[in-house]
This record gives sequence, structure tokens and C-alpha cells, in this order.
Amino acid sequence: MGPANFSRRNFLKAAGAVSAMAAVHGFPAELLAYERRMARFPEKTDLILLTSRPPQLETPLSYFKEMITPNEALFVRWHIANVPTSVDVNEWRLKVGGNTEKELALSLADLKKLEKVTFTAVIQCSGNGRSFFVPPVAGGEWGDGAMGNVTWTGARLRDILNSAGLKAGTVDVSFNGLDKPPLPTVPDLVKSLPVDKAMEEDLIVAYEMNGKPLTMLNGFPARLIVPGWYATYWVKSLSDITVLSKPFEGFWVKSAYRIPETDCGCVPPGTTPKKTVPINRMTTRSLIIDPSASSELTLNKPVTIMGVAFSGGRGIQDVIVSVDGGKRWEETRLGEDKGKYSWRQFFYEWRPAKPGRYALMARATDTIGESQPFEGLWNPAGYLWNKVEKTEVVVK
Ligand SMILES: Nc1nc2c(c(=O)[nH]1)N[C@H]1C(S)=C(S)[C@@H](COP(=O)(O)O)O[C@H]1N2
Ligand SMILES: [Mo]
Repeated sequence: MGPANFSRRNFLKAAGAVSAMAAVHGFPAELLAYERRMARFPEKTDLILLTSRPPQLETPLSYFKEMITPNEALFVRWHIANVPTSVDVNEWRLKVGGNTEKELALSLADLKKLEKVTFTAVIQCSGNGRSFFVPPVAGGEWGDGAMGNVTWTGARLRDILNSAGLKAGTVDVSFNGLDKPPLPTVPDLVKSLPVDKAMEEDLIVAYEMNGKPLTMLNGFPARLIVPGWYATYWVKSLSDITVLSKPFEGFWVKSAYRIPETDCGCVPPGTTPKKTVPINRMTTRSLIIDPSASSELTLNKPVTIMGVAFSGGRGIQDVIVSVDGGKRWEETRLGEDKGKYSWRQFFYEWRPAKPGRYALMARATDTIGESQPFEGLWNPAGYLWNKVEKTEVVVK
């Protein structure tokens, strides 16, 4: 897509939010003003631009008022610049081989002949929220928009692996996509899963998002979905599945995308973990979407505090909300349950009875009691962010 269809312009909403904030602190907006550059790539709407080569685009939070994130608004993240820009589905094959009884080369039509599975699942980058780490860590400076909730349709990975036939001694399964490194020194993005994980019932090779073909940037024509786990495993534009009789040794599993081997996946800020393991299940998270940060609310006028909450594939038990910075907490009403991998909306009716500044907070707990910390847990790669956030609003 080359230089893509850039449309650079001020991110008016963010700029508005900044001036509201500045007004409260009492100094001119220009001092705080920053510009969030927006970019429009093929099949996408205006998204927040992190980098254009490779494409890294973040979803503006206002899209999360909807239960399902529209295809055109879903975030985009690629590791290397030469991403696939077109795929001829007559030529494309998903090759399956390695430690298998036979080799497969499945066309899109072949995939669609396998039993069709549909579910809604949160897709989230391991580094979502990385920009909030203190002390800061290297990596893509995502806010909270490297996530989305999408209804995926595809064939079970297990059915594909079974039709190839796993031979005895299988330990891992690796996944590669059509993106290829520009230089031999750049490691190709290949990911792997332990075979037991790969054979779980809920992993699919998806060829539809929200009832439509995948967008090119989100992995056309097919991608792996590992619901409940971070999206680093959700290999896009999937081309090769390799069944392995030895542990996978590739860079993106052995060296990158690893978390400290501690209960919290964290270490004291600034320190190096003694031992690490590959990142896996998502942590429990919630985020207030509406009202947005720095909103001005009207005294005595009812307002619905709304947000989203999800976990590492275990559903949400409850979400509590505080309007006074965490002193008192109230239960919220949960919205539609679209299954354990989907996010859940939460709602709390509030009537602010005094003027002033308020810190709104939300805290989710999943169905096995995993919740969110009040202090940000730290690890050197900036993963697993799930701190209870404060959304500051003003009542006038
Ligand atoms: N082929 C391929 N698949 C990939 C990646 C990649 O660079 N190449 N990045 C992974 C990472 S780290 C993330 S967060 C998700 C992003 O998916 P999205 O672009 O559809 O939002 O894709 C994953 N799958
Ligand atoms: Mo990611």
C-alpha cells in the first residue's frame, strides 16, 4: 500500500479534551496541546497513527461504546514493513505439514467446508496500555486502543490438525503468515503454541470478522484466533502451520513476547526478571469509555457511566465503580453476555450532586476471582497492563 492514504489532521476530540483539562488547571491550552496524528489506510477509517511502516494504528476509544468493534475501526499491528497488500485467493493455500501423517494445502473453499464456528472474542495486543508504564519501557506507545471486540467465524484449528494427522512425539505447533522480513537479519514473525493448547476446542482459523471477509490489514484471507490469549499468537494472513516434534526455538517466542515467571507476571519497576515464560492469557481489565476523560458534566443531571470489561477467557463476574477516587464502590449493571471471550459492557447511573472534580474508577473481577491492581504492575516489555484507571471529569 506504499505511503497509504494519509489524511493527517488534528485529532479534534483529543484537542478538545486537552483544552478542557488546561482550563481546569488554569494555563493556556497551547502549553499542553499535542496532536494525535490520524491516518486512513485501505479498508480502514481514520485511526490513530503510531507508525506507518509497519502499519500500527490505534482505535479511538469512542468506538468502544459499541459492543462490537467495526471492521474499519479495529486496531492494526504488524511487526515488519512489507505486509501483504493483496492476496489472490485462487492461489492462496494454507499449508499444513511437519510431524504429520500427510501434508495439506487447503484453499479458502476447503477451509469453509470444515465445520463453521462463530464466537465473539476480544483481540488485544500484549502492549495495550504500554504508554502508561512508569518507569516507561521501550516499544509501541499504545494507549488503550490496541484492542477490540469482534465476532469471528472460521474452522477449528483442531479439525485442520486432525485432518493432517498428528504423529506421536508432537510438542509444539508453529504458525507463519505471508509477511516476510525485508532483510535476512530481521526475524520472520513465526509464533508457536504447545500442542495441547493448539488442540483446544476454541481455537479457530478465522476467515470472517463480523460476518465479512477479514480486512487485508487484519489478516486476509485467514488468521489464527486464540481466544483469551494476547493477539501476538493470532497470526494474520496465515500461510503455514508446522507441527513440531521438538520445542519451537524461533525469536518471537524464545526471545520476544515473554513475561516474568512470577504470579503477577511483574517484577519491581526497573528490574530484570530472573526467569521468563511466553506471554499467554490476558489479564482481567476494565475501562470507562463514557464519560470520556476531561468531560464536563452538568450538576444534578443523571449520567450513565459506561465501559467495557473482559478477562483472559473466563468471562466477567462483576464490575464495581467509584465516583470518588476509590473511597466508595458501587455495583454496576452488566450488559449482554456474548460468551466468556467477549467483553461485557457495564453501566452505572450517577447523578452528581456537587460541583467539582471527580475521579471515576472501575474494577472488574472475572469468574475465578481475578481482578485488577490499583498500582500498575511492571515488567520490562510493557505487557499485561490492567491497572484500575482514573477518569477525571468536572461537574459544573
Ligand atoms: N502475520 C502476522 N501476524 C500477526 C502479527 C504480525 O506482525 N504478522 N502481529 C501480531 C500482533 S503482535 C498483534 S497485536 C495482532 C494484531 O492484529 P490486528 O492487526 O488484526 O489488530 O496480530 C498478530 N498477528
Ligand atoms: Mo501485539
